[in-house]
Amino acid sequence: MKRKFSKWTNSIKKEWQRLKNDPKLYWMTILNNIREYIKNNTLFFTLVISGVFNGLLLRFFTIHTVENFFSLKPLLADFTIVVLFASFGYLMKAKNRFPYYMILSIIFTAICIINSIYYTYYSSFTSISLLSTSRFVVDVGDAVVENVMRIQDWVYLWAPIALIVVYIHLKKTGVYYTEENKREQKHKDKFKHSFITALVCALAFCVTLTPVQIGRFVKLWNREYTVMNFGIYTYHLNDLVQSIEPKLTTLFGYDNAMKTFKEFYQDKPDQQETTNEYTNIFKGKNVIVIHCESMQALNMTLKFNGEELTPNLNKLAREGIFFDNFYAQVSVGTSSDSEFTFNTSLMPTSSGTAFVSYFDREYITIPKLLKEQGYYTFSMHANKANFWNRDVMYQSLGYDRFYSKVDYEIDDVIGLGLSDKSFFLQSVEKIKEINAEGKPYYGVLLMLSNHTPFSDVDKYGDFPVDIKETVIDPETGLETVVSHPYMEGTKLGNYFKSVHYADEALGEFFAQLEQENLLDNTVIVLYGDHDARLPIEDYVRLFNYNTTTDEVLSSDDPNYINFDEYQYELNRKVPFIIWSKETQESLHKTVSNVMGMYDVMPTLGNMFGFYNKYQLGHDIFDIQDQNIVVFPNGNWVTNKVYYNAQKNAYLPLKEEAISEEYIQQCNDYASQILSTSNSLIVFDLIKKEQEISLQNGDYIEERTNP
Ligand code: GP9
Ligand code: MN
Repeated sequence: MKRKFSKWTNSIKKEWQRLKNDPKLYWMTILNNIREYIKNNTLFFTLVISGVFNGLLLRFFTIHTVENFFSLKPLLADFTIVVLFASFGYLMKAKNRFPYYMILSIIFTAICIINSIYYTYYSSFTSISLLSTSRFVVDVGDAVVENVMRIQDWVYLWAPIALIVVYIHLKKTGVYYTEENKREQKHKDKFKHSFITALVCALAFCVTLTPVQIGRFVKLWNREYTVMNFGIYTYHLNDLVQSIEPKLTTLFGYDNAMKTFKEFYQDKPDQQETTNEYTNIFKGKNVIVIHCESMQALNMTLKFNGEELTPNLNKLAREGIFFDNFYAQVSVGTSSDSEFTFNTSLMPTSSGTAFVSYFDREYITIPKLLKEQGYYTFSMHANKANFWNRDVMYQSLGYDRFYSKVDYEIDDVIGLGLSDKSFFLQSVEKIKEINAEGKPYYGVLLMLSNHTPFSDVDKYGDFPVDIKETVIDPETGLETVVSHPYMEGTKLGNYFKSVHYADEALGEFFAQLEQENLLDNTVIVLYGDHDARLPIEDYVRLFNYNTTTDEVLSSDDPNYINFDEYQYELNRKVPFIIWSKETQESLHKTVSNVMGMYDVMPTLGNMFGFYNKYQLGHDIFDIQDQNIVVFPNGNWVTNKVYYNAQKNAYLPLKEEAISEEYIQQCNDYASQILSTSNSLIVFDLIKKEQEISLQNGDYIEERTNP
């Protein structure tokens, strides 16, 4: 050991001497050695450089923050992972080495392509846990292809192509086998060198990590942040581990999860303790919930050529209780996440989706609680029953019956399936039968037509989204109508046409319910399930269109309306309306305190007389302006601030100074909500709690009745 050490120090001394003697020659020799090394390991370096460069390209195309562009950390992380995997190639025989590198290159490239496409659609990076949900990924596939696939999604293919080209070149020049075959011992050394390089880089990377970064890496709620700091390959390794975790989960982390769960719920009452003017106002009434696909609140504020975009929704809002500052809190489970949070007041899970990965957990849900009051509960949706695993999950949510595609005649198709107009028409017949049974009922109707890619334009009916202008000829006095294209032909414009169709369908549905006297003794609850995820540039055009030039105003124009990424996030608001004949007569109002999907269950619970101890949201009429809406990625919004966790930056929403303490408090709260929800779902803690209290109950009974 001692000898080895002195040998080592001697060689360092020698190197130092050589550097001192002739620095120029020294550095030239080093550069030459590197050049030689690269020349003798061309395939290895092609794989490493292309893999790292693709990681950089992906981040460049997806995350548009200055910090991301200049950060060296993800580069180092990507380099570490690629070198680590590539180093094992040196332990293989020459004939296996190229196929091994090729497989690696294909995997790295596929990761980049899939994430590039996925990011455009979901503004997040994909998760391996979603593989188990590939069934519906295929179903929505067409929509995704049409809406979001671009050339930039495929540029990553240059990596495997370059590897093949280099390989062919090496073989042609005879270098591959002569170089590779002769030097088995050298290859073992090369493995050692590259493996140690990867370890040293990993170490160097780890020492730069802050506690916040480590925390976010472990929790993985904030995928964008993880990729931005850890690179795409480390992110996916982490995601792989976390995706397998649910399967192994009951083995690890239970105690911690139980602690988080207990701490959060220990002070929560077992029964509803507060009352307000809405307590029990709808007790015993029927409920029809309308899950309004991709409906954004913005639509209700728009007019084209003097015509309201959503006249029926607007009427409903005027006559009902309209929550105009309401957010869906969805993650990758989109529609299913909305349904989940609506019915349980829990958050979507940090990996996978509740509907697909955690369908077998115990949940306290609206259907279950209403069933205790004698309600019949059902869901109606004219898509395949197994889409989002609904057929299975609906049993856990406690629905008595699921009317799916097989229960409908598919006589008119728009987008993903049966048109909303036909769906509603056929559903009314079914509701009539259910109503005739005489039991109160709770039914959810899920709309479908207004789903991305909004390309069935010729089926939406006539709703021009241009600007028509009447021009009078000064000489002849003749009037002509000039049309400026405005939103025509844009994705957002097509969305508006689709929205108008969906709104018309809603209008017809109401008229049919009225005609069948089904609105008596019934409360209508309507929510938009999430935003339509359309390009920000289209919104910039919507607010800054110049009819004279048919172009968007320049940002230094005094009339220019700013629509940046914050505005985009805030614009993801969806409508939430509670309507009944009573609200029409006396209770209608607009509630502008910020509210999220997880507040629906507590708010309706107070109105219908049910209560869930495990709800994470609040009755909005209790919490009022103190509410906070937490998003699955760690962002949150209050009446005062919108906070973006990826950028660790915020936008004040009022002219009021925001203290660091306030931000910290809200951050802690958001973190607690997400941890509690995830622990509860992953570890099935409601069930555990029920089992424990059952055991205790039995025990007490045994003691009192010996
Ligand atoms: C499919 C519908 C749409 O049945 O609910 O799901 P989404 O793609 O919006 O999650
Ligand atoms: Mn949806």
